[in-house]
Amino acid sequence: MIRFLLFTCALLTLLPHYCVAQNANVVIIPQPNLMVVQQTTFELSPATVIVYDKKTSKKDISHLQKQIQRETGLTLKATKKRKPENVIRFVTDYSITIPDNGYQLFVRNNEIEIRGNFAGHFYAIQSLLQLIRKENSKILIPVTNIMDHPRFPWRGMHLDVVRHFFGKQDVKNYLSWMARYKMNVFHWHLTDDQGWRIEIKKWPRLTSVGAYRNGTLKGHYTESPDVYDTSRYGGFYTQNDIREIVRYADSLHITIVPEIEMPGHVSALLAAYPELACTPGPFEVQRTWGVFDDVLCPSEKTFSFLQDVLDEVCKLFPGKYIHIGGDEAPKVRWKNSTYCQSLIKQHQLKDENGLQSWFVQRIVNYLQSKGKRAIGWDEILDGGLAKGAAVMSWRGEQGGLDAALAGHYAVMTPGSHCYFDHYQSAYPTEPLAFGGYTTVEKVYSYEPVPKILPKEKHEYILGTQGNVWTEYIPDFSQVQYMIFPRMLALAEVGWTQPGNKNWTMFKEKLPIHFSWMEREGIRYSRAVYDLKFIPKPNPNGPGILLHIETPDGLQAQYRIGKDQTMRTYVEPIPLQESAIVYAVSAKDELPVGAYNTYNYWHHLGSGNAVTLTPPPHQQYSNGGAFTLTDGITGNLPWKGSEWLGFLGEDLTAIYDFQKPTAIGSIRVVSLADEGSWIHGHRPVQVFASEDGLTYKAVRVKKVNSGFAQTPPLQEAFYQCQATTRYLKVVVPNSGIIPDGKPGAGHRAWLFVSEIIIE
Ligand code: TNX
Repeated sequence: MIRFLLFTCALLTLLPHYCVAQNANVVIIPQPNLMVVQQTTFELSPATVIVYDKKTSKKDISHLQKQIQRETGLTLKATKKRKPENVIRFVTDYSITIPDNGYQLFVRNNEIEIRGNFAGHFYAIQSLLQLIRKENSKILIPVTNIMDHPRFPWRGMHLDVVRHFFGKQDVKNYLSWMARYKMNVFHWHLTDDQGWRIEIKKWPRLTSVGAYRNGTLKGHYTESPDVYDTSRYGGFYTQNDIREIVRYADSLHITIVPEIEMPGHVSALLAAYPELACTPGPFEVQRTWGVFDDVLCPSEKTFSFLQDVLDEVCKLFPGKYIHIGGDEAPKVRWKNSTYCQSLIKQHQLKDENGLQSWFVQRIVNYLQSKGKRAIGWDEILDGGLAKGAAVMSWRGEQGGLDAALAGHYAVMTPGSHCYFDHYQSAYPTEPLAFGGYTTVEKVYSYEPVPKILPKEKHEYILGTQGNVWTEYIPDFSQVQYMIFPRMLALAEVGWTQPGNKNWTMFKEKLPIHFSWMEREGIRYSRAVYDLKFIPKPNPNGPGILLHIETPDGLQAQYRIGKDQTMRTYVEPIPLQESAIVYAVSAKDELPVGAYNTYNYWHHLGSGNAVTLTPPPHQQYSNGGAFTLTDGITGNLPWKGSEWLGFLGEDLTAIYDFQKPTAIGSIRVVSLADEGSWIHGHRPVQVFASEDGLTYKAVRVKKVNSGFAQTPPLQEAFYQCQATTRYLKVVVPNSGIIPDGKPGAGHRAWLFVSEIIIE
């Protein structure tokens, strides 16, 4: 803290010299904690020399040389000899004026000076590289003063190389992109049900058998019947590959945290060594996703196996942390095993959760004996957290909060903000993803320190991390698309002090980074330019008013139906008959994003002030009751918008048509996505009323609508005859999820997007 204060004071005394209008050159991501840019520039030329002192890492110098060469074509010489001008001078500074891993970057007209300690030089280089501009064939860097240091020590990215495998070069590229944005922990998810991807010399079947599966699920597994690609799929990293990647990461100041899953997510391990399970097997390397009941049996044989594996893992990875998984380990095998039950008694454990704690504690202790620290998913808190273990909080922030309160270190990776396998755009054209909806703005808004955590415990929050699970990310270009630009947003969350973060400024910086991605051939998402259709009731008549919202500085261009004329959006568009509206964000009438469509179905209920009792569950109440009458029948794949969700409750909608109105049919568009605990509804009931007080049942007849529905979307079509002012439609929830289905015993979700009344 004292260090930080001094740093700030040093800064203030320097400030008056540099108080010049800035912002024209707002470019660096993550945003430096203090940055002042001037109008003039330093010109980088073949005569520019890198000068460094004896404490500067040679690797950092050679990184700078390589990157400058790559980005400008210039080959700069490096020397330890002093030189007065046209230099990039590195000074190593461990004094109190620079916080750990911090740096100061002074770009002056005739020289560049970089002062830093530990990884600070490297981070200064990243800032410098981002500042380089080409103008009239000159390579220029604006005269700038930066004082900067990271907010959190753990600024991580995770990559699941199991569900889909990515080769050595892909992993290296991933690391290099992390480094550009000053991220410093690579969490390498190496083992899971669908493959074992790290060579272990003592247990060769882990890779000879465990690294390959006989096929892979195609699409979402709820799309029954499941479809498989039947080709053999797999791969693994040899220990030489790993050493090479570790060396490369080290040159980028990235620590690798390898993950070896236990006691669950071990199908691939068990396929290789079935004797480590509680039941005889055989087991297969899984071809589909999810959670599997077969877990490691906590036998002495298992522990000695795990110790062998960890011995080799610890040797390969020099970092302090080893990730031991711990998530989603079902307990049925342990419940039914007399051996496990006797262990529970012998060690006076409470139950199977207690047994998992005991299991984890043994591994944590073993790792400690080897000078390492264990980190695990927040399930390792269930049944009591092992002493000395750190927690990776993914099921929200509670796990991290509990850990920090108890004086354990925690890394915050809640699914709500940090899962880059979720959708980042709500456009129907978005490529298939796991589910969820996490925009770049939402990632950017993330605050890793829980509000209610007392100040003195803040130090236990190590930082944050983006997780890239690859069930639905079949190739590396898709990995790129999922992390860019969300990773940049998280980089700023992890690095920049909250007071220096600014979403509008972040968005302004993106185009320069997008051009870098284009130069590098990186695939990225432009969802940040997505426009939004916002349907609202039309007070002046039937149907709806379609509002279009574009990001700041852009306008929408749109056309309706077959009419090809593009118009600039100036006011809400009244829709009174079924039509498709096409729209795109534009700057100066030129499209900058992708097209989106509003597929409007006009019907008697359109825009009606319908009431819902009870209201939808707050988690899925987008747009409220109006969602049922906005003419949108629900987009696939569903991403939470356009759908109202009811947990265990029925949907009851009451319409007031203002005057007696003839009704001939009712369609209910709903979801059946049992993997997400969303079940179809029971038969719909319809009631009519003249006064809104007493209702009479209306006879309904279910018929085939004649429309083929793409699962998990479903439509129930009912014919009915009634002339009524008030109409009540009841869509009954299916109730408790039956045995054998995911979430058995819990209340089912009912999801409805539109009730079409004609
Ligand atoms: C949950 S996050 C998992 C992973 C899946 C992921 C998909 C965690 C500790 N476990 O096995 O890949 O959801 O988002």
